[in-house]
Amino acid sequence: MDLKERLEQTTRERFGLAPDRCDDRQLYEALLIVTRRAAEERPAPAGERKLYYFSAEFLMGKLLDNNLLALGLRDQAQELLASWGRDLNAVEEQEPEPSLGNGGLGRLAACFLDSIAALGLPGDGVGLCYHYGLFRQKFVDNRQAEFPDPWIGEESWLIPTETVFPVSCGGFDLKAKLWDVAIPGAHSGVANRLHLFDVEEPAPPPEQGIVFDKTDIVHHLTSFLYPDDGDEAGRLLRVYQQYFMVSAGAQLILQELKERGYSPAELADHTVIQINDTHPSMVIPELIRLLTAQGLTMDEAIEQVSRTCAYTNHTILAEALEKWPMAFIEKVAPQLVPIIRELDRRAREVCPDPALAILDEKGLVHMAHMDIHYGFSVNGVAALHTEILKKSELKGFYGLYPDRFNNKTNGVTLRRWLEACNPALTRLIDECIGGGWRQDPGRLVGLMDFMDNDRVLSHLLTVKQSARERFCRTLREAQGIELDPNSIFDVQIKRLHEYKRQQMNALYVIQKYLEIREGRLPEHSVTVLFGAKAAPAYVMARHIIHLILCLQRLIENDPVVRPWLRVVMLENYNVTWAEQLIPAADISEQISLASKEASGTGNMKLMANGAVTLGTLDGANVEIAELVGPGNIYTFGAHSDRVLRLYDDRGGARYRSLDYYHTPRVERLVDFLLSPELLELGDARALAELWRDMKGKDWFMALLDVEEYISVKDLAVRQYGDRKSWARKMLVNIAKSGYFSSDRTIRQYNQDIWHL
Ligand code: 26Q
Repeated sequence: MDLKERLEQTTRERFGLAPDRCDDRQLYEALLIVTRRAAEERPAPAGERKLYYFSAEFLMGKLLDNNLLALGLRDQAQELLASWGRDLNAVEEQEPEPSLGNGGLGRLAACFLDSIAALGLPGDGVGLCYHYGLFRQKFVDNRQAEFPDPWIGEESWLIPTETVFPVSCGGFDLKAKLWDVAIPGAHSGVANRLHLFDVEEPAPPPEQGIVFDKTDIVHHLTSFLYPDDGDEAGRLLRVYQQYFMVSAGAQLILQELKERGYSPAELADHTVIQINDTHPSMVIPELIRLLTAQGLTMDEAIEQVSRTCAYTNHTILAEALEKWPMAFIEKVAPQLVPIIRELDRRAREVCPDPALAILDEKGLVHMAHMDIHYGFSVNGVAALHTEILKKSELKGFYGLYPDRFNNKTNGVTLRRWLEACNPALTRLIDECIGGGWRQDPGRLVGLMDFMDNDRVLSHLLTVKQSARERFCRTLREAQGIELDPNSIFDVQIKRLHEYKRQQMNALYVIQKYLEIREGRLPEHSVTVLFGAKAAPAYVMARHIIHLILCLQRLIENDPVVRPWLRVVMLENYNVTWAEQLIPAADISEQISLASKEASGTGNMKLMANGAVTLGTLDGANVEIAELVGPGNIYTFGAHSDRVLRLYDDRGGARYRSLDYYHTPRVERLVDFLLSPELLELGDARALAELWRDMKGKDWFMALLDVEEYISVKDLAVRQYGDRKSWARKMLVNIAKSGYFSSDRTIRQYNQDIWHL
């Protein structure tokens, strides 16, 4: 394809201009149109079996750069733009980022689509086309405020299709209109699709923040991801979303099955459905319903669906395991009720233990239980996580179906998270070991041969330094904040949740603040960077954001502390921010309470970019620690088995936060929340609520680990000063990150589960 010709033609047709006369906005649009077409024209991968990856979230990030790379057009585009005196990066800034996800689960789905296409496997995504995303975060008075985050302009990556499916919701009918996003695979010559369903007449954005009429299902079903579920209307809307997604998705599967020349009775031989957490679980009863409508007996339909569906668990937090009242399903999709009851009846025949039933005595439908009984595979997302599922959370199910359980340690696409976001590091790697790691990321271990190469080590430090400088420029433009690029960039970027313990990091900041005020200066200046959105209804998470923003303000105003310690919370943290910050990170904060973080994937991205992990032995941190060895990671904190015991009511060993609060060092840190200097900046009620919770409850045991956390972080800051030895740690981390390529993860899914 001649990129130049197509671009010239497009800008002439659309704007009546030659490309070199277009502004960045127009050039972006032309590139979008040309790239979208090139991706769309690619053939689908061939195969007898096809995967459908069902997910409520697909956190795709910007697509122009990624798609150019996958299509092998990136260098050409860059040169072409340069020949017109233009900069591809500036053009890419015009692209809005679709916020179709919240965090790890959604970004994992996006990495998986990238790898599936790159490996040339037939696998499409199925999800919803949210118009205003999760929400756009702004900071107002040191608090989070939420606004719609529209991303669909006149031109977007969405390809319209003719496909419309009816979805019948107790009492009224909806139409699900299908939009596709083409997913070109790098080096594979093929493209898959992300199928996003939308209502026929989507509502315009709400006028007041993200407040809208949650009972107006017809227009608002696809307005937001995870609409506020603080009231019944909000919870019902989520069930409507889920049913709409899976009903349309199931119809698409059966339509494609027919087009491929197979009968409904052959579904399982030619189809596999990966259920990404429980949000799409209703696909099980819905498919059974549709198959029986097409003439299969109940036995046959259940058999087909059970051999088709595989479930991935992403969380061990009990409160995140979805349970919906049957009354909701009765209202949203009454046609599913008899099927779910039948599935429950049969499950009780196999196993009479009520704890493993689908329908409990309170009338709640346990979505995960349905997935496990009526799927052929259950996987966790890191080795430790899968072990905890087997021996604790899903123990009964493991006893019942041991062969269904398997682990698939998460991965990330190094095309986006190394090649695209960090070209300077990519060049250095290529110079050292050649380009073969792109096809076989395991070859990054070849970098270990350069451990004593002073030139490479110092080049590595220069690359990091430049990345910090670049980030400082970006931040100055975006938020008007001026940072010191020579400071240590200590980075915690993830959804805001108490178990992830951003509040413990805030306690570190308080400790350093107090020390510096007392004249005890650290060995090196530290910049603590946060990126996080809090679920709008999650009060404690909002309070933690408030605390961090107050600390940020406090230090900004303090000329004594400022040169040594800074705190910055990025506004509206998203994939684009991550791509800018990760290359610049020195320390990767992975400090969840052991046993609570299923895997983490930011930990992998940061590692691949030469950040050194400071973390607990949780999720995939355990595997990172094994790979890099003790000298190249900073670990601390209670281990998961101890934590699980501390939650146990038996034996009198239960965690009591007050025991840890009443130690001289800890008490002072926690009480700082109520100090006059903080109260002057913040909301007394919010800070007091947070203070009371940390002191008297501390469900995720920040006070248990905080002292060791602070001293290990101090150690990291000290050792950062030995630049050569730090560069070696960076190099080892990059060298061992190949294991965490999502290409490896997808190969394992395919070998063990999908068999495409
Ligand atoms: C629960 C109940 C009702 C409605 C929504 C939800 C809900 C919403 C989002 C439950 C879970 C999520 C998101 C979970 C998530 O992002 N999990 C992360 O998945 C990553 C990919 O496997 C892991 O790396 C992270 O450890 C895990 O937290």
